[in-house]
Amino acid sequence: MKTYKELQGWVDEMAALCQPDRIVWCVGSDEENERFMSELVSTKKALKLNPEKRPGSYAFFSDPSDVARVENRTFIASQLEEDAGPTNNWRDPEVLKETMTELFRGSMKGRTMYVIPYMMGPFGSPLSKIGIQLTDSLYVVVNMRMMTRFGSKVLEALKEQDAFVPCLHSVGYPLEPGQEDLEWPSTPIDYKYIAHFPEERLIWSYGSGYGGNALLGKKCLALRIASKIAKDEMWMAEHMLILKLTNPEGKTKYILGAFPSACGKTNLSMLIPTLPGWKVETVGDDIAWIWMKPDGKLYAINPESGFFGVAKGTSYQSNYNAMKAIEKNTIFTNVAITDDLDVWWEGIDGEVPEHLMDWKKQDWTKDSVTPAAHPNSRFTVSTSQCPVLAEEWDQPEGVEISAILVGGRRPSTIPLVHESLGWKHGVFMGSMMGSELTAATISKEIGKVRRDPFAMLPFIGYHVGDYLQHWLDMGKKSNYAMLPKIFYVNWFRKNEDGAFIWPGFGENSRVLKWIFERCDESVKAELTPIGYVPAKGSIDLTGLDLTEDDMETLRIIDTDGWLHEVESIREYYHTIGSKLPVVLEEELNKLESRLKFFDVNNQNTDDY
Ligand code: OXD
Ligand code: MN
Repeated sequence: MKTYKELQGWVDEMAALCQPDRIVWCVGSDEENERFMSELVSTKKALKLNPEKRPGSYAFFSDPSDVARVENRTFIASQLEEDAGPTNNWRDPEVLKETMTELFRGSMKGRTMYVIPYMMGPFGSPLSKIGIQLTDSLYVVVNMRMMTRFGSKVLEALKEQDAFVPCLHSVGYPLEPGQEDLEWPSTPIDYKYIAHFPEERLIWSYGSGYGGNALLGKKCLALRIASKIAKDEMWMAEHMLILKLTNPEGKTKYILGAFPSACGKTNLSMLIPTLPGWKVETVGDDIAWIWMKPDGKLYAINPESGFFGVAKGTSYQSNYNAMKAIEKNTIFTNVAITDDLDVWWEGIDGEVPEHLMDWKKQDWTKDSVTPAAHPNSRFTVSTSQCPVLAEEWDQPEGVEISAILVGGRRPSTIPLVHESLGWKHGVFMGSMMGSELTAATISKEIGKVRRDPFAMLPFIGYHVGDYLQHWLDMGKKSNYAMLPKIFYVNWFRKNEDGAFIWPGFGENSRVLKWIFERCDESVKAELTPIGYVPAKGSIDLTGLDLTEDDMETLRIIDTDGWLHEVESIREYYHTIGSKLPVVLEEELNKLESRLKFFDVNNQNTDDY
């Protein structure tokens, strides 16, 4: 962290290193944004979309080598290697700084350095953090304007708060006098560095312009750096959606959901319930910062102020509210473009057009064998455009959390929903969650589960064992009864024919209803070796075309499958090493013995 007084000196020092032609401090006005957008269009870096179809919206096309987060070029540079742990790429901070200093030297020649003051979290929140990002990418500037609280008002807040996370970013493509720029400048993969210095609270990112690597407020600050700050300060920075659920009587609860990337967090956070009278509203779709008030209860804020969502597969059918949100004032990246200058991607509603410009700006027809939009094509839109944004989404103290959901894509073994026996068992569930690998290209691994603790595998800024201990410590700090209940959900169970058994999407509201009512203990559950599953008939299936057999498959415990699961978790736990919390090993052993010797009438759950 640096102080307000150190700001100018740091900007000067970084400018002396990167040698931009000019420095622009972003103020955050609409007029400024229009100027930036016009410049992006006139320099051919952005395409203005048809204002009749997509008012105020633009499309960008990245270099084909710069389309996603680069986990193998993402580094945690803690003083000690053991503090980064087995899930991170560690580098010695001094050595990494030396390497990157040479890369940054002169990297902004011929370009402008933009100074972006931004805030993660609502103004006035005890959790909010200020970052100052220096960048030579105007794409980054216009995206950060939507994703964060941005501009002069943040500098004002900095005078009070007096601490900011310095963030330096360059696409790594300096321009010699007269040299023409690329549409999407970046560097080859081996020169990309997404570097975090967790002890110093510092971020340096070089060589990529893609969202997760370049919009430094999101994954870099709000997850990797914030997770370390949160551990030091006894709060939590998590890869979670936050939703508000209201029942037909008007009673509300707030629910967190940790699901790995591409498991439908954005969809769930904006879901339209099929159950009459129930309502879901959005507080956040990707990140939650969670703190404990003196009452021992957990409260969460969404540190972001925009959605950076996956476009591919989004439709009025799969996510009506997201489609409404992106009808205007939206930035699209790597989508396809229709002949009348609107956006298109695989999975969007309507007929497939005869002709498109694909994300590589090539002609595309129905006979083309390559996808028109990149699978990781994105939309960036301000939260304010979400039609179901909860009015309290911006509340400085956050919303009180009643339940935490964890889960991934598991075609077998894991039931539709099960509730933990208590906090420690819930942390165990979060520690072993993950998705089964199915991609044909990694055939060796098919059927293997990629464990992704609390969906934080690529985002924990320190040792995964210490991270899991932190979850346990947060629980110990409270009275267990005050803490949210933890549930493992799995929408992705398949039958023998490989088809999904549960219909998903809006029908997930049936599971949300059961969870809501479990929080009030007003619906029945059945105690099993793995925790509480819905009692027979306790999930509201009114109007749903699901056979009783299918529901039983989703509900009952596959003991052999679970014993196999225990072995697989044990193997995974070995990879965490000696920092694995003993409590979790005990939980695993207890699960194994419950699976072998379960007696519902003689089950001691007092320990939880
Ligand atoms: C992710 C994202 O990769 O949110 O998780 O972009
Ligand atoms: Mn995410």
